[in-house]
Amino acid sequence: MPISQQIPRYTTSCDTEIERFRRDGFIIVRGQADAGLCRRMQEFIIKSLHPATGPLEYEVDVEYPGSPVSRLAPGGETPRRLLNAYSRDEMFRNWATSAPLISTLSRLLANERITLSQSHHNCIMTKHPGFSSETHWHQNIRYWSFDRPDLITVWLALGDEHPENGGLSLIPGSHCSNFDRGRFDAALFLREDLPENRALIDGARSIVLNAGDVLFFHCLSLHAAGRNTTDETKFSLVFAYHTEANRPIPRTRSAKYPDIELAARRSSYEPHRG
Ligand SMILES: O=C(O)CCC(=O)C(=O)O
Repeated sequence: MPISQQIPRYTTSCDTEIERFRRDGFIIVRGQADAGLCRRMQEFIIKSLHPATGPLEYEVDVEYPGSPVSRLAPGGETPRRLLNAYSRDEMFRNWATSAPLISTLSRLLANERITLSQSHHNCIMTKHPGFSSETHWHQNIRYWSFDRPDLITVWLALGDEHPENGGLSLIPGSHCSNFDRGRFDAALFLREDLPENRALIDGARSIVLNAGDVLFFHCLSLHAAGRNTTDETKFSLVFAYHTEANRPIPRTRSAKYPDIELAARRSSYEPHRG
């Protein structure tokens, strides 16, 4: 059953947060990471980009609008994502398993046991001036294979994010719609030529984040992002979570790496000791 239809098993003072998540498909928690941590993460990332430390995805790899045409073309070496963030440094592991973050996820996932996927997101998104590409409207589930489409992406802004530097926009409530396949193109982006999709996009909301803010969004929420038109690179740390009961389908990309098991509790968190 989609998260949006689940009734939390208990009520807390955070019910409005749960209600907003169920209604809109996303919530923002302001100031969850402190300025010092964001700065240390940025410093680490900048070192990892000079020289670029793999595994990484380049802008050219995604072939989105605005991507350089080849690795030899101007901007062809522009990184888009530093992959495997979880194994890059303890700082990222500590963040991904930190008590306040898991506590919020636990509330949003109806207090089920939670696992972190190492196979999806698990990355540092970099959006460089000059050669960043546009990401059209899509749902994150498009290339993920799980028992159920119930996953949450957790997006930590390491600097300010807004439409000018390629910040995300989301369509509130889109996670509740049952879209026909024909609403999407071959690559599973929303077809912007269809009037019904245009009407949906008109209801989009730009997400403005400050360093340390965290956006939690459902894997069925439609979202998009533009190019970075400023002269500063934007950095975001992104992980995906699901309940332990919602398993990746064996032999798919979603099962490529083992999940990291975490335990959900009513208001606290403890590592899962098996
Ligand atoms: O930053 C972007 O261009 C879009 C990223 C995105 O949609 C995602 O990682 O889910």
